[in-house]
Amino acid sequence: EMSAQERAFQERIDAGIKIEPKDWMPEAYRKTLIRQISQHAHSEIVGMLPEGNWISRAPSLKRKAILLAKVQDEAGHGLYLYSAAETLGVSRDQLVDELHAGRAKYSSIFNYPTLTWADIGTIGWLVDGAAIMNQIPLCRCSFGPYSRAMIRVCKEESFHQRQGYDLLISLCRDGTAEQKAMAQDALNRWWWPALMMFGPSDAESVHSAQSQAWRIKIFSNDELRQRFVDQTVPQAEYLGLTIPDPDLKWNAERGHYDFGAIDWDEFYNVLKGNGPCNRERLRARRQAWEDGAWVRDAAIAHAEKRAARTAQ
Ligand code: FAQ
Repeated sequence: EMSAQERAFQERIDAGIKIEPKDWMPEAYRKTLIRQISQHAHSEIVGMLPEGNWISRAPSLKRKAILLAKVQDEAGHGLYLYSAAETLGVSRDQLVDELHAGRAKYSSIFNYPTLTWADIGTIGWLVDGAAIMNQIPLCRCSFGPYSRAMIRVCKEESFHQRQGYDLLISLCRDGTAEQKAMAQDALNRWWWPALMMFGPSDAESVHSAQSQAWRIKIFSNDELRQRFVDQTVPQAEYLGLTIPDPDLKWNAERGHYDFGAIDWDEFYNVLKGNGPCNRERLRARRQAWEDGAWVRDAAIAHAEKRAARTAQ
């Protein structure tokens, strides 16, 4: 049974009016947003690690400059998103603590290793491609600060996707047979984890119904996953690469590609912390936090001195 306040809130959402931080909101709405926005922020920050692994080994100055810019953008997205979460009454320190304690989730995709240079192109193409598919609708979500943050984030993600595809064009269309084989190997390893980024199937998605009613989600996990497959298959064809799914087939009746079954055991296993790089990723984040402690301490000491000076 909805209270009058809750009904009025739902009516605003249904009318497409944005909810702002100081507006009344149901506690569950606040909690859901803190959960999703903080997971999204953690994903951006942890997501710097797999690609950061290749900055010092980029094959040319141009590729290095592009990769540096991309990874820096991800840091920016993370900070932007932590700020959006803070408008809901949590602190960034709290959220970061949750991550470092292993209690907060971040996208499963960042628990896979980047083994070759082709992985960098493949991440841009598939991971950023999937991220855009999921985030363009979020520009229209009901919570003002999140929706506005997504506009800039999506513009940058589309550059990220483009640079990844451009890298793969170099390897697959202009490159040697060995380079093309390296790209195929990367696609074989990243394809299924990329499909898992959209989350569990609609039947298993616990939060979808409520989040759709609140317009935090506009499309379902399976709808976005299908769109991603439909968009990506022709791009693979242009590269001359084969998607590692024997069941992938155009279905003229549905007007979509049919695709094979996702290994949900693998997905849930990664969520439980048992993916190939989960431990390494958390260790790297904790280490970075500890290594940065002196900077935070110095900034606080400086701010306190300045405050004391102006108070005199
Ligand atoms: N990994 O009921 P649902 C990027 C969890 S893109 C880990 O369907 P919901 C850009 C889910 O949290 C990646 N956990 O949940 C980039 C929930 O667990 P909880 C980040 C997952 O929230 C590119 C449970 O499963 N993007 O970073 C995953 O309605 C390159 C049940 O699932 C976003 O976060 C998963 N893949 O839908 C950066 C976008 N999927 O919380 C660097 C915003 C599900 O109850 C390099 N988020 N879970 O413990 C969303 O749109 C939604 O949160 C979904 C999940 C669609 C991810």
